[in-house]
Amino acid sequence: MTSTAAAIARVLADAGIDRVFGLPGGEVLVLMDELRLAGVDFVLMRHEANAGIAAAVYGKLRRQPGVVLTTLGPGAANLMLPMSNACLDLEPLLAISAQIPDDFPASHTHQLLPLGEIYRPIARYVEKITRTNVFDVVAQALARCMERPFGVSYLTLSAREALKPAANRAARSFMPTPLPSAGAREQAAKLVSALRGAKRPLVVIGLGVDPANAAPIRRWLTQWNLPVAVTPKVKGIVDETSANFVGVVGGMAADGVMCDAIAAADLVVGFGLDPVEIDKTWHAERAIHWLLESPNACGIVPVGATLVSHRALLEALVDEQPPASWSEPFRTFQDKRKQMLTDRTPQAGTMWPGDIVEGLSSVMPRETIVTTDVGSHKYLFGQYWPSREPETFWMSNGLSGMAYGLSAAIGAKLARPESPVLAAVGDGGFSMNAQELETAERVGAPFITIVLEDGSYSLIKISQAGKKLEPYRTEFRPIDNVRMAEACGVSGLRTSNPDELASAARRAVERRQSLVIAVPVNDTDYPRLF
Ligand SMILES: Cc1ncc(C[n+]2csc(CCOP(=O)(O)OP(=O)(O)O)c2C)c(N)n1
Repeated sequence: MTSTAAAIARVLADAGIDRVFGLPGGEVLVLMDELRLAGVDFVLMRHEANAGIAAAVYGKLRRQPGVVLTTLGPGAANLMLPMSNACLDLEPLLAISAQIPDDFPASHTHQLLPLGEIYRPIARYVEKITRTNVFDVVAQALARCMERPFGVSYLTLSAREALKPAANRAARSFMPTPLPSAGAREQAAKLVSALRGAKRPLVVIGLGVDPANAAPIRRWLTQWNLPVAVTPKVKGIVDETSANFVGVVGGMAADGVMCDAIAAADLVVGFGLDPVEIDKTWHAERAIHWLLESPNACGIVPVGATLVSHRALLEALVDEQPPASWSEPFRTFQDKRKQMLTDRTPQAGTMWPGDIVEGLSSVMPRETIVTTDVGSHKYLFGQYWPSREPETFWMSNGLSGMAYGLSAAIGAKLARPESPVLAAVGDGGFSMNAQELETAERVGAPFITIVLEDGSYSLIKISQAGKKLEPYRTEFRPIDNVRMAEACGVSGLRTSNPDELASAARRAVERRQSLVIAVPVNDTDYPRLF
């Protein structure tokens, strides 16, 4: 007899899922054990929200859904952050939690929550697993996560149902809907004609591109010498050290310069551009030549966009001659963007934020995966970290939820054990989930954490000042983050010297060790970069 729990484990293992992230309760122990028997590792984390974020990053890097498993009630409630994140940051996540059995007496309300109703608005597929539907439902939940744009499925399972014999395996298999390939030649011709008349075109690449298309995208942009900008979550889709790279759009540092560059463009080509990453409204106010292969976040297809496979479109474009030549039409914007990073005033005891990025990027290998948390440091790294390879930069930008960086680093390191991983976090965000450093050590996922210490929720403090409000309750006392790291079994050091920062990072990469480097920064420096 195959139990319902064993059937779930079998479907996941057959789909190539080798790790499930989570934090257990008594109601999921049987399923956890079946996962173990099926060869699916359970990555035990210290908060369900962190587990969900790590799972989603792990899954996206492995081109499959990440899976997170929690108990019912409080464990299930803690899934709101990662599910919201996966929904708006387009990461494939299957969340499974326990639930109260349907045949419990109606008076039993302990830990009872309307879980399906709670998560239905953000999950595209919500089901209760039963002994009769288990094979279909789990396979379908996995497939729906991978439908573009990627998203969230949510399943519940009661401890009683888990033990019941599963009904026979259904023969049906579920595949994500294929991308539309018709119309590529017409779209290519339209683009060529629009570009022919453009003096200052700008291709803006966004979250709707598949990183597997990085090579043909690079070939096309290089052959035609087209100026290109990206949104933060696709950093690395083009080499950001190349001459035609204009910068990062979507509310990062130097956003004024980038908004001016957008305004100065006479043709904006939105290649997979998804406004879910943009905190301003220019995407709706100016004409954009959309090139999308799937709907944007929340299923939105902008007016005027016709969906067409990017691969087919790029194949059609390669056959075309460059319709014009453009000689660095954004040079002044590119120079200004660069200059802002180096325009420092030294302050004793702290490091200029630009020196952190420059020092680290000079020593970290090009395949390094960088994750950030949310705050001023995200704006800094989002704009200025020179990403060179696809899928090497991870941040929460659709949701923009704090507590992402450290958990994402764990998921990334487990998915890509050979790549060095660097998490850049603020001291506020670090205090939300620093305990996951112990997880990272325990599960063999060493990475470097840079904690930018400014004693404040600086992005919010800066916003307060911008609104001419008093600095009220946006500062906190220091926590000794070096000792915090050491308490979790990870070495730590504090430095305000860029050379020491770079050599410590280099050593940690060489030794494949975890390291926390606390870097004092001055929160009054950030506004000069914004
Ligand atoms: C979960 C969550 N809570 C609150 C916010 C609002 N918020 C955005 S940035 C920020 C400050 C982050 O402070 P810190 O981690 O120290 O980074 P810094 O801005 O100082 O670089 C806050 C509170 C958020 N984005 N996510």
